[in-house]
Amino acid sequence: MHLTALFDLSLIGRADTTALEYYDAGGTLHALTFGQVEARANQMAHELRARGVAQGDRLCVHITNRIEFIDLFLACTRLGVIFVPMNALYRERELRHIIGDCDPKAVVTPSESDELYPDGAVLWRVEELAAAAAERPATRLLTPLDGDEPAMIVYTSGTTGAAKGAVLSHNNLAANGVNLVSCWRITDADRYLAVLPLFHVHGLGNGIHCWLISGCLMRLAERFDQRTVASIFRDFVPTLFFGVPTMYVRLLDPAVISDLDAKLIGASARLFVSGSAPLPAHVLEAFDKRYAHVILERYGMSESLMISSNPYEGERRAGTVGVPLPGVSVRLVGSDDALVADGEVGEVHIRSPALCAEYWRQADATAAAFTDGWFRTGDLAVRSADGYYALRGRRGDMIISGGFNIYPREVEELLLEDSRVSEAAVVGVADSVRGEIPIAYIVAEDGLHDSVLAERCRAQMASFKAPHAFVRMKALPRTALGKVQKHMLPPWKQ
Ligand code: MCA
Repeated sequence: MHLTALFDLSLIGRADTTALEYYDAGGTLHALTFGQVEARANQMAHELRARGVAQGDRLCVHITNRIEFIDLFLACTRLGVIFVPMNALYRERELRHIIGDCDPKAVVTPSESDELYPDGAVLWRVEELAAAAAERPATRLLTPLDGDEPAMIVYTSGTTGAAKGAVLSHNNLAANGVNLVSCWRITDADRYLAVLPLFHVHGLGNGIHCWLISGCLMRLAERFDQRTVASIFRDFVPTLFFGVPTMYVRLLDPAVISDLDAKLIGASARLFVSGSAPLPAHVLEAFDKRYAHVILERYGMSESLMISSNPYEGERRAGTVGVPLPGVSVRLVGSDDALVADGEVGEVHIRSPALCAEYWRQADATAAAFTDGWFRTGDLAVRSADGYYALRGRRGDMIISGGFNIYPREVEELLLEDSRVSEAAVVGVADSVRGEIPIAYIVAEDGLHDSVLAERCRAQMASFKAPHAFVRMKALPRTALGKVQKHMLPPWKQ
């Protein structure tokens, strides 16, 4: 199915209803009807077409949560242009890789910082693009296409350190959106507060799609800012909220949300959903006490969109990610490639209508990820006798901090580029707010200050990847074959 046909339930069906509230750069709140969202999308589609962007071309988008993100996403969707969202926190190194890999027609950028982008990349400033689009007609442009054609490439790192592009089709995104709207009973009576970054699957594949399919009202905020989140909650009074565990931890802090506000927010809300990182059971319990809501935890990946969810009706079981969503098959496979029994740990393999068919131009990586049509997630899980899945870590050593994924290898490679660093191992340590934070164990020359390394990391990579501490070692513990034994590293103490 063409995603536009699904979105038309709201864009056409609810044309005169308020669709979206958003802040401009000066912080003033604006509102648009679905008809106006549709008109803006058409204008942007005309502008993109005039600039020579056509079906199958890639368009990289490197902006934060702002109205133009939605214009661009919808415009690309209707033209069959492949939308490539890039984390707004990514720096030159990460951007160079993505832009080099997907070879876009252009990169839509914020106003400043040209030096972030590789030479030769065509840069379009978002303000200029928006101003030009506003002059275009609002008549509909639609390129017919098959639902299996790509709508989006989402970059997700692997154990190799280099990000791979998961190619999500119109059908993948449609299947995921329809599943969530029905399983979480999202209706046009909902008020969805969007504070998740739109450049990731959680904010875009779940948030934006649920909004457009259900026809609910969405309030878009630039980000989850703990200084302003209380006033947004009070002002907007959402019924529906999607967040990562770090956000829920912050919402438990009386300095962020007062006890009275927590009561009011809980009384008017219908559903809180958590994903992207494990939600500690004690956070779920404390949230229930404070807001009188059991957070609904679900599980997904960029490649597969959503895999499982705790039930909307029935028991939302702490420490579990619920049961597979409609259409999704899950099996747990042991190290001997045989299925494991309930209660035993196995790797999660899935089949799903929302699962990407390939990594962009990476036949080998694609072949390595699938076995007989089953996608090997790399996550470990157990199933209870009554069918609930609980995650038990990953086969790789990925770190999740604040809901953002960090691949240690990528950080280690950056540290080792400094010739004064001879060995580096990056590990995640538990953190009460962010879930995990990265710590680097290094063998380095004495004269090399931590601040130099920290500065280098922050300049070249997204800030959430920068190690919070550098632990000096004489040598890293290694196996006889020379592989670093991360579990043998001394515990880190703050
Ligand atoms: C943080 N910063 C941001 C954002 N969040 N900038 C732009 N957009 C954002 N969303 C910047 C801040 O400006 C600051 O920059 C630095 O990051 C740290 O910010 P701080 O407020 O201290 O961070 P925090 O309190 O730790 O809170 C961070 C957060 C953020 C709000 C929880 O981590 C976040 O939005 N996480 C969501 C991640 C997410 O959507 N993951 C989904 C992946 P500076 O350092 O320069 O001052 S998709 C996925 O995993 C799968 C598919 C799934 O199942 O969902």
